[in-house]
Amino acid sequence: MCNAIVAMGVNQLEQRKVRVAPPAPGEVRLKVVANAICHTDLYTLEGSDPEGLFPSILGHEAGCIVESVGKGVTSVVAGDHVIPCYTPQCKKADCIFCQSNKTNLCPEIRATQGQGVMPDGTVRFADAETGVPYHHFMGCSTFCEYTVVPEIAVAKIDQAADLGTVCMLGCGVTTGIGAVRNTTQVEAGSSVAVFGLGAIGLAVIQAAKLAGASRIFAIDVNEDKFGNALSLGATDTLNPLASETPIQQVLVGMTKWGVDYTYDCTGNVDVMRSALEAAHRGWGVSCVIGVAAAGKEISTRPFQLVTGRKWMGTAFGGYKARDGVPELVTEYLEGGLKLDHFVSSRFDGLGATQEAIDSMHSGKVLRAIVSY
Ligand code: NAD
Ligand code: AHE
Ligand code: ZN
Repeated sequence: MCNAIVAMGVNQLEQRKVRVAPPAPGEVRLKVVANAICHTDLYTLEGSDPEGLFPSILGHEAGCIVESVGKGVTSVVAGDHVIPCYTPQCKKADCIFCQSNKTNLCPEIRATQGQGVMPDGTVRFADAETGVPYHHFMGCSTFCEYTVVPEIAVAKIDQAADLGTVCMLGCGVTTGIGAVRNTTQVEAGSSVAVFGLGAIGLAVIQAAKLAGASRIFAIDVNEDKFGNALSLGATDTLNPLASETPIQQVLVGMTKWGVDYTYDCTGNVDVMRSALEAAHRGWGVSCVIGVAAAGKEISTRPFQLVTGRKWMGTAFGGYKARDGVPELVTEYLEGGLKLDHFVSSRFDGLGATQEAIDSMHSGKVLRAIVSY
């Protein structure tokens, strides 16, 4: 029996005692050491996720230690340090997605994950008092002191890394970095525009700078975000609300033909359109990273695509989870990848999760990390 923060309904979190069943074959049970709050947890809690289910245990950016393993598990043992990943990597010879270098979207457990259950169709969480079952979330459910996930969804990492920091590689930071390195493959000398300067947007800027981008436009309606962007390598900052001219026209005006690579890191479909239309005539690439609320759709004039702009998107930054995340942890340990600036605040104990979530609404917090 352990503690969990359960989403009973929209914007309704409760701390409950839960029983976390032992891992079934092919699964691992994890002790969650630290968890960072991602905006997608808030989006689901607020009822904006078309796949959102209640009651469920949210949370998907965690650093964990393997507590026990189910039958047939071979890639990790109790005591290993791992990061659970919402995009798995089954590595099977007949998985055309894992075998392809074009994608990270292994579909092995995606259907059951979306239904809030484990691959065998059942759940591992039950309320200790009432016996009510709780749904899993994004295959992770890390707002709980223990969780159970499929073996194919855990990345085993170097034990030297602080789990209270590298937990952020379970989603947001990895996504921003991978959007630059894997999805769009920014070349040295490119121009880049980043719409939305939260943790994801800043990770894009950081990776673009490391890739040798020569000009990096940092765009946000909250000018308090500009300082971080500039210190990570942005060359220009822009507030779309500061001018009557649409931001895409401002950017095209500043660059003549548009920006080589643009990224939506807001989840706002109007911003996605601006980002696409700010992309360079003939070859500009615009990448959707933000997650839009249920019912929202994107649009633009098809002429924007006819004239050579490409619209793409990324999930988990295109990283194949079990191969890519340990490499990022190593890059962090060797000093090439800085992570500490993403940590805005730290909280002690699972019970502080609500407080950590509340802090995310202030607009000042990149990542709030709760140590259990
Ligand atoms: P965040 O809320 O911290 O940052 C968003 C930023 O966008 C804020 O600074 C906000 O001021 C700014 N913003 C809002 N409206 C704007 C506008 N009209 N123009 C310019 N800026 C605007 O969020 P985050 O944690 O950085 O996450 C960003 C998005 O990425 C979220 O939608 C999240 O759900 C999504 N996400 C996607 C993936 C993926 O794999 N695709 C992974 C993680 C997060
Ligand atoms: N469930 C939603 C979509 C949510 C979504 O797009 N999630 C992103 C990750 S956000 C991480 O913070 C993603 O990578 N999705 C790919 C996937 O397989 O879920 C919906 O619209 O139904
Ligand atoms: Zn996330």
